[in-house]
Amino acid sequence: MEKELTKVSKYMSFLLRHKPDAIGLNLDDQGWASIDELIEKTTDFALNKDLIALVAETCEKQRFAIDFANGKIRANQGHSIDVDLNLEPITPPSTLVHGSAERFLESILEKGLTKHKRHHVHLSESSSVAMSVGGRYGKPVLLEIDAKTMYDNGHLFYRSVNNVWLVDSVPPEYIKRV
Ligand code: HQG
Repeated sequence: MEKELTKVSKYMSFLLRHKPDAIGLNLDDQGWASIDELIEKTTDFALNKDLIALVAETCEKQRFAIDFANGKIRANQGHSIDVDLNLEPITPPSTLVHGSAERFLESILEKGLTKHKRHHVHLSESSSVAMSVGGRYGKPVLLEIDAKTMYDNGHLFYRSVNNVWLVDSVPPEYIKRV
Protein backbone atom coordinates (compact mmCIF):
# COMPACT_ATOMS: atom_id res chain seq x y z
CA MET A 1 0.00 0.00 0.00
CA GLU A 2 2.79 2.41 0.91
CA LYS A 3 4.35 1.91 -2.52
CA GLU A 4 1.03 2.72 -4.14
CA LEU A 5 0.69 5.91 -2.08
CA THR A 6 4.21 7.04 -2.99
CA LYS A 7 3.51 6.38 -6.66
CA VAL A 8 0.33 8.47 -6.57
CA SER A 9 2.05 11.23 -4.57
CA LYS A 10 4.88 11.48 -7.12
CA TYR A 11 2.44 11.40 -10.00
CA MET A 12 0.31 14.19 -8.51
CA SER A 13 3.38 16.28 -7.61
CA PHE A 14 4.57 16.01 -11.20
CA LEU A 15 1.19 17.08 -12.62
CA LEU A 16 0.25 19.74 -10.08
CA ARG A 17 3.68 21.33 -9.75
CA HIS A 18 5.29 20.90 -13.13
CA LYS A 19 3.41 19.39 -16.04
CA PRO A 20 -0.41 19.35 -15.98
CA ASP A 21 -0.18 19.35 -19.78
CA ALA A 22 1.11 15.78 -19.66
CA ILE A 23 -2.51 14.65 -19.36
CA GLY A 24 -4.25 17.88 -20.43
CA LEU A 25 -5.20 18.76 -16.85
CA ASN A 26 -6.51 22.30 -16.31
CA LEU A 27 -5.13 24.33 -13.40
CA ASP A 28 -6.55 27.69 -12.41
CA ASP A 29 -4.34 30.69 -11.59
CA GLN A 30 -3.96 29.54 -8.00
CA GLY A 31 -2.91 26.04 -9.06
CA TRP A 32 -6.18 24.21 -8.29
CA ALA A 33 -7.29 21.28 -10.44
CA SER A 34 -10.62 19.48 -10.46
CA ILE A 35 -10.34 16.10 -8.72
CA ASP A 36 -12.91 14.60 -11.10
CA GLU A 37 -10.90 15.77 -14.10
CA LEU A 38 -7.68 14.41 -12.60
CA ILE A 39 -9.32 11.01 -12.16
CA GLU A 40 -10.89 11.04 -15.60
CA LYS A 41 -7.69 12.00 -17.41
CA THR A 42 -5.49 9.50 -15.56
CA THR A 43 -5.27 6.51 -17.82
CA ASP A 44 -2.04 4.80 -16.68
CA PHE A 45 -3.57 3.38 -13.50
CA ALA A 46 -6.80 3.46 -11.51
CA LEU A 47 -7.17 6.60 -9.44
CA ASN A 48 -10.14 7.39 -7.23
CA LYS A 49 -11.22 10.00 -4.70
CA ASP A 50 -10.44 7.88 -1.65
CA LEU A 51 -6.91 7.20 -2.86
CA ILE A 52 -6.31 10.90 -3.58
CA ALA A 53 -7.65 11.91 -0.15
CA LEU A 54 -5.54 9.22 1.54
CA VAL A 55 -2.38 10.43 -0.20
CA ALA A 56 -3.07 14.05 0.74
CA GLU A 57 -3.82 13.09 4.33
CA THR A 58 -0.96 10.69 4.97
CA CYS A 59 1.75 12.51 3.04
CA GLU A 60 4.38 13.28 5.66
CA LYS A 61 5.36 16.54 3.99
CA GLN A 62 1.72 17.58 3.46
CA ARG A 63 2.40 18.29 -0.19
CA PHE A 64 -1.25 18.70 -1.22
CA ALA A 65 -4.27 20.75 -0.19
CA ILE A 66 -7.79 19.52 -0.93
CA ASP A 67 -10.78 21.83 -1.22
CA PHE A 68 -13.55 19.31 -0.54
CA ALA A 69 -16.35 21.84 -1.00
CA ASN A 70 -15.29 22.55 -4.57
CA GLY A 71 -13.79 19.14 -5.41
CA LYS A 72 -10.32 20.58 -6.05
CA ILE A 73 -6.71 19.76 -5.24
CA ARG A 74 -3.44 21.65 -5.53
CA ALA A 75 0.21 21.31 -4.53
CA ASN A 76 1.12 23.41 -1.49
CA GLN A 77 4.48 24.46 -2.91
CA GLY A 78 7.34 23.35 -5.15
CA HIS A 79 5.88 24.54 -8.46
CA SER A 80 7.89 25.27 -11.56
CA ILE A 81 4.79 26.40 -13.49
CA ASP A 82 3.39 29.84 -12.93
CA VAL A 83 0.79 29.77 -10.13
CA ASP A 84 -0.16 32.32 -7.50
CA LEU A 85 -0.33 30.74 -4.04
CA ASN A 86 -1.30 34.08 -2.46
CA LEU A 87 1.40 33.80 0.17
CA GLU A 88 1.91 36.80 2.43
CA PRO A 89 5.41 37.79 3.53
CA ILE A 90 6.04 36.94 7.20
CA THR A 91 8.84 37.32 9.73
CA PRO A 92 11.13 34.26 9.78
CA PRO A 93 12.77 32.68 12.83
CA SER A 94 16.30 33.98 13.43
CA THR A 95 17.89 31.03 11.65
CA LEU A 96 16.69 28.55 9.08
CA VAL A 97 18.49 25.66 7.42
CA HIS A 98 18.93 24.35 3.91
CA GLY A 99 20.16 20.89 3.00
CA SER A 100 22.23 20.49 -0.11
CA ALA A 101 24.86 18.14 -1.46
CA GLU A 102 28.60 18.38 -0.92
CA ARG A 103 29.22 18.70 -4.66
CA PHE A 104 27.15 21.93 -4.86
CA LEU A 105 28.88 23.58 -1.92
CA GLU A 106 31.59 25.50 -3.75
CA SER A 107 29.10 27.04 -6.14
CA ILE A 108 26.62 27.85 -3.34
CA LEU A 109 29.25 29.56 -1.19
CA GLU A 110 30.29 31.60 -4.21
CA LYS A 111 26.92 32.46 -5.77
CA GLY A 112 24.49 31.90 -2.92
CA LEU A 113 21.39 29.72 -3.05
CA THR A 114 19.45 30.17 -6.26
CA LYS A 115 16.00 28.88 -7.08
CA HIS A 116 16.70 27.26 -10.46
CA LYS A 117 13.40 26.16 -12.01
CA ARG A 118 11.34 26.51 -8.84
CA HIS A 119 9.61 29.69 -7.69
CA HIS A 120 11.70 29.98 -4.55
CA VAL A 121 14.65 28.66 -2.63
CA HIS A 122 13.29 26.23 -0.03
CA LEU A 123 14.39 26.53 3.60
CA SER A 124 13.41 24.57 6.68
CA GLU A 125 13.21 24.88 10.44
CA SER A 126 14.31 21.28 10.81
CA SER A 127 17.88 20.06 10.36
CA SER A 128 16.77 16.46 9.86
CA VAL A 129 14.33 17.44 7.09
CA ALA A 130 17.07 19.54 5.47
CA MET A 131 19.56 16.68 5.63
CA SER A 132 17.14 14.31 3.93
CA VAL A 133 16.35 16.93 1.25
CA GLY A 134 20.10 17.42 0.63
CA GLY A 135 20.67 13.67 0.57
CA ARG A 136 18.61 13.36 -2.61
CA TYR A 137 21.53 14.82 -4.54
CA GLY A 138 24.55 13.17 -2.92
CA LYS A 139 26.43 13.42 0.36
CA PRO A 140 24.27 15.87 2.35
CA VAL A 141 25.56 19.12 3.83
CA LEU A 142 23.68 21.33 6.24
CA LEU A 143 23.73 25.08 5.70
CA GLU A 144 22.61 27.57 8.31
CA ILE A 145 20.91 30.68 7.00
CA ASP A 146 21.00 33.94 8.95
CA ALA A 147 17.33 34.63 8.30
CA LYS A 148 17.07 37.47 10.79
CA THR A 149 19.79 39.57 9.15
CA MET A 150 18.40 38.76 5.71
CA TYR A 151 14.96 39.87 6.85
CA ASP A 152 16.35 43.03 8.49
CA ASN A 153 18.06 43.80 5.19
CA GLY A 154 14.77 43.65 3.29
CA HIS A 155 14.55 40.09 1.96
CA LEU A 156 10.98 38.77 1.89
CA PHE A 157 10.18 35.43 3.51
CA TYR A 158 7.07 33.32 2.91
CA ARG A 159 5.89 30.10 4.56
CA SER A 160 3.83 27.53 2.70
CA VAL A 161 0.92 25.87 4.51
CA ASN A 162 3.10 22.79 4.94
CA ASN A 163 5.78 24.81 6.72
CA VAL A 164 8.36 25.17 3.99
CA TRP A 165 10.07 28.56 4.17
CA LEU A 166 10.44 30.25 0.82
CA VAL A 167 12.74 33.07 -0.33
CA ASP A 168 13.75 34.42 -3.70
CA SER A 169 17.45 33.77 -3.14
CA VAL A 170 20.03 33.58 -0.37
CA PRO A 171 23.21 35.59 -1.03
CA PRO A 172 26.43 33.90 0.17
CA GLU A 173 27.04 36.28 3.09
CA TYR A 174 24.04 34.79 4.95
CA ILE A 175 25.13 31.17 4.53
CA LYS A 176 27.26 29.19 6.97
CA ARG A 177 28.13 25.52 6.71
CA VAL A 178 27.23 23.74 9.93
C1 HQG B 1 21.13 23.45 -5.03
C2 HQG B 1 11.47 18.69 -1.61
C3 HQG B 1 24.75 24.92 -7.01
C4 HQG B 1 20.23 23.29 -3.85
C5 HQG B 1 12.09 19.34 -0.40
C6 HQG B 1 19.54 21.99 -4.19
C7 HQG B 1 12.10 20.81 -0.71
C8 HQG B 1 22.75 25.11 -5.91
C9 HQG B 1 19.42 22.01 -5.70
C10 HQG B 1 11.88 20.89 -2.20
C11 HQG B 1 22.85 26.52 -5.92
C12 HQG B 1 18.05 22.39 -6.18
C13 HQG B 1 13.00 21.60 -2.89
C14 HQG B 1 23.99 27.09 -6.52
C15 HQG B 1 21.02 25.99 -4.92
N1 HQG B 1 24.91 26.26 -7.05
N2 HQG B 1 23.69 24.32 -6.45
N3 HQG B 1 24.20 28.41 -6.59
N4 HQG B 1 21.77 27.02 -5.30
N5 HQG B 1 21.61 24.81 -5.27
O1 HQG B 1 15.10 20.08 -5.73
O2 HQG B 1 15.73 22.74 -1.98
O3 HQG B 1 9.83 16.15 -1.62
O4 HQG B 1 15.09 22.40 -6.79
O5 HQG B 1 20.95 23.24 -2.64
O6 HQG B 1 11.40 19.06 0.78
O7 HQG B 1 16.64 20.51 -2.81
O8 HQG B 1 9.53 17.57 -3.63
O9 HQG B 1 15.52 22.19 -4.37
O10 HQG B 1 20.31 20.89 -3.78
O11 HQG B 1 11.12 21.55 -0.03
O12 HQG B 1 7.93 17.72 -1.72
O13 HQG B 1 20.35 23.01 -6.13
O14 HQG B 1 11.78 19.55 -2.67
O15 HQG B 1 10.12 18.61 -1.45
O16 HQG B 1 17.20 21.30 -5.98
O17 HQG B 1 14.20 20.87 -2.72
P1 HQG B 1 15.65 21.46 -5.79
P2 HQG B 1 15.62 21.57 -2.90
P3 HQG B 1 9.31 17.45 -2.15
